[in-house]
Amino acid sequence: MASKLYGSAISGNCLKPAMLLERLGAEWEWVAVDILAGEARTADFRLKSPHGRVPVLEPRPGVFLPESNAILCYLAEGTPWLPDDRLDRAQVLRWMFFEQNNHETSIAVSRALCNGYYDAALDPEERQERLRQLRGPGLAALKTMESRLRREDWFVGPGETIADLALYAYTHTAGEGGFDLDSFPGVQAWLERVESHPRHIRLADLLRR
Ligand SMILES: N[C@@H](CCC(=O)N[C@@H](CS)C(=O)NCC(=O)O)C(=O)O
Repeated sequence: MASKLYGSAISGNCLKPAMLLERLGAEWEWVAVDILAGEARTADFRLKSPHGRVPVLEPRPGVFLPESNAILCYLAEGTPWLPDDRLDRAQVLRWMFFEQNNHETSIAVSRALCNGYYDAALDPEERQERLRQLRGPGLAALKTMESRLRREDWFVGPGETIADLALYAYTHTAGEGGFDLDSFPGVQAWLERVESHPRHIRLADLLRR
């Protein structure tokens, strides 16, 4: 039976598992959740995702797994997308923790603020102030990525792993949050490498599913 992926087509976190499911050639069903209308926060949806967020994977009827990077680990198990070697595996996780702690919290939040996703009620000055505060951490995260990608094609080992998918999700929309990638040529070349996968899927493709 095909897995179900509950998610939103404006969310990079939801793009992560969709990218991997496509790359694995898996059968899966997309269930659109209107997060701007609060559909992830209802009591009913919290039975699937107690924290009231997407994505959520339903790999078997009635079994639910939230958290994008946990979903990536689950789907990638036993495939080259998550190496067997203990140290390589830990390196994959290290970049995925970096993504959640240092990257998503600045790059994705800046995009959400610029696009008015969650804080339409914020007055413009408050919004600008929050964007100013996020600028330094966002640039620091991009510099950290650049230092790796100037030397290597991928974050771990010789090929693409779920660490790349996790970091791609919001890096490719960094411009929407005011981060210009022109001064990060290593990051730009890596984005193109990720996008050159023959089964690459984009946020816009999720709208059409
Ligand atoms: N750490 C979580 C973050 C999930 C998250 O923040 N999801 C957002 C969309 S990107 C959401 O569901 N927002 C709906 C809401 O806040 O009501 C993950 O990686 O899955």
